Amino acid sequence: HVRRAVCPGSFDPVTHGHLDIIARASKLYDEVYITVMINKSKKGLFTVDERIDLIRQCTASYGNVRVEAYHGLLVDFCKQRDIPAIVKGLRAVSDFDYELQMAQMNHGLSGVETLFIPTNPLHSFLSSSLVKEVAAWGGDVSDHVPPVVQRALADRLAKK
Ligand code: COD
Repeated sequence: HVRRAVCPGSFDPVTHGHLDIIARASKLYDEVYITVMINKSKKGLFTVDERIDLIRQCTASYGNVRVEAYHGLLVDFCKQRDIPAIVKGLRAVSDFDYELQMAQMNHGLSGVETLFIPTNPLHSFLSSSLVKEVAAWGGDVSDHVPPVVQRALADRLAKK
């Protein structure tokens, strides 16, 4: 029996915070799906294909991680792939309120469970939006994202 889990998100772009959770999930499960959820109302800095490409480059060393895009409800993705568990990182109590609502909604919709992994305290203040803001003003984000992401940010922001 193959144990599968999904780590969903926007990943615009992927950070060391996401990658820490992905690395830990990949040790707990046989197969981990990283799913870039497409949200038409939220225009990203990176296209969905660019985000997937960056995540693939950063997770290439894990043999059991797959990266995909999905447009729709996360629970439908889980049903289609026979995935019983969603793995999320929790940064602080501020994340908890919304994460609990989503976990309860998703469980009610389909019975899929959500498991929370506490963030490494090194990344507890880290978010894609803060990384974009710091990078946009020329700040140093090298502690927060891998070098490929840092280059992609510099490229994209230089063109703006
Ligand atoms: N440390 C640890 N974990 C982190 C960090 C960090 N610094 N930053 C982010 N994470 C983890 C969190 O678990 C977070 O949930 C996940 O990574 C993704 O983060 P983001 O910011 O890329 O993604 P979000 O918060 O925009 O993702 C929200 C979803 C896309 C998961 C959600 O909106 C969703 O499931 N949408 C699909 C539609 C759906 O099913 N909606 C109904 C939900 S009830």
